Amino acid sequence: MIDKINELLRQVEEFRPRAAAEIEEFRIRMLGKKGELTALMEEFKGVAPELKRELGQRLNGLKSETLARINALREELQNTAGERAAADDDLTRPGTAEELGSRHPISLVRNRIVEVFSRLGYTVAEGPEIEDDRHVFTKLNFPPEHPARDMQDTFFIERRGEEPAPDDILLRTHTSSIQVRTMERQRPPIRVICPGRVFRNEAISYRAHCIFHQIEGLYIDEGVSFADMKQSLLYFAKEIFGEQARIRMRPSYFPFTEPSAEVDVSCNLCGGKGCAVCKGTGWLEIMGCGMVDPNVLQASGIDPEKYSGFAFGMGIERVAMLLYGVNDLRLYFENDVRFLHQFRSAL
Ligand code: 2U9
Repeated sequence: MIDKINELLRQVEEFRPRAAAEIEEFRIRMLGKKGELTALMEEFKGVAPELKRELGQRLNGLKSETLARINALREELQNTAGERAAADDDLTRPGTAEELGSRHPISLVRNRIVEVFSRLGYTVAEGPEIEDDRHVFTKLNFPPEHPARDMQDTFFIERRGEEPAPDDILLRTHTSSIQVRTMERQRPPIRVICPGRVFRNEAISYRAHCIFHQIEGLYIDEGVSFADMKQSLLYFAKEIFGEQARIRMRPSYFPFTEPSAEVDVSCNLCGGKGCAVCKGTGWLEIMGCGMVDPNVLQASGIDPEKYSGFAFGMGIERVAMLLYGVNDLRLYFENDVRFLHQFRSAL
């Protein structure tokens, strides 16, 4: 069915009519009672439930693309030379409609996540993409020999010497540097959500890219506990994936949090029973989190005896993949309008 949708999308794009009658013929062939799209809608009724979301979105995309193309072609034909001369004199004639663009799926997901955390009192903070080692590694408790500080993983712009140094200049590998800068200039209570682009020295494939988008959160105050973190992340999961969503935590390790955990959300395709998407486990990994390590608080002048906090981080592409069923990361960076227009009615 996907092949058929793609084939029809191609036909829509390549359709070049010479007369208005051809446009009407094309409209009937695509959207008429016995048209191609009507037949696909019929076929869609029998599609397996786990494929419905993705195929439904693609079908809707195809329909709006077809209608937009037909309208644009009609307009174009009306504006042919002879008619235009007459029309130019008619000041009451409606103007030519501009075709509207659509928001990028990464922006849609980022905005949704920001909105959820704003309801919990978080404000948005941003920071530079070109950073120093101090804010990306040193103040986040990364030891000098940590593999992330290697040329293999990080894009360096200026290095002071062979050994890692706090003044080295690099492209940030995570958005945690934004929270470090927030801690430097603001006293607790701190509640920030930090979206942004990050850079890692990775070969590009369907599941890895050297640029991607992260969103991280930080909450510091007196008496902030692991239970507070769990409750906030459960609220987030329910707001994004639906009221039925559950979360589980698995122990993990990050230099900047202790204890640390990976967070899974119950698979919304199979309801936790196990399917191809969750590889039979019923769970999907969505983010990492943990209690801010006392060394990290101390490094930015916050007293760990008085204050505690939690932090979390996730890849926006990963959340978008789970929400929209797009499983090739490269699509998010190519800006092909045939891909982007499928999100016209997403949010
Ligand atoms: C400060 C203190 C703690 C941010 C955190 C994670 C866990 C995490 C990854 C998820 C997938 C990044 O996109 S990903 O590769 N992130 O697991 N991030 S806690 O912790 C901080 C940040 C700043 C000052």
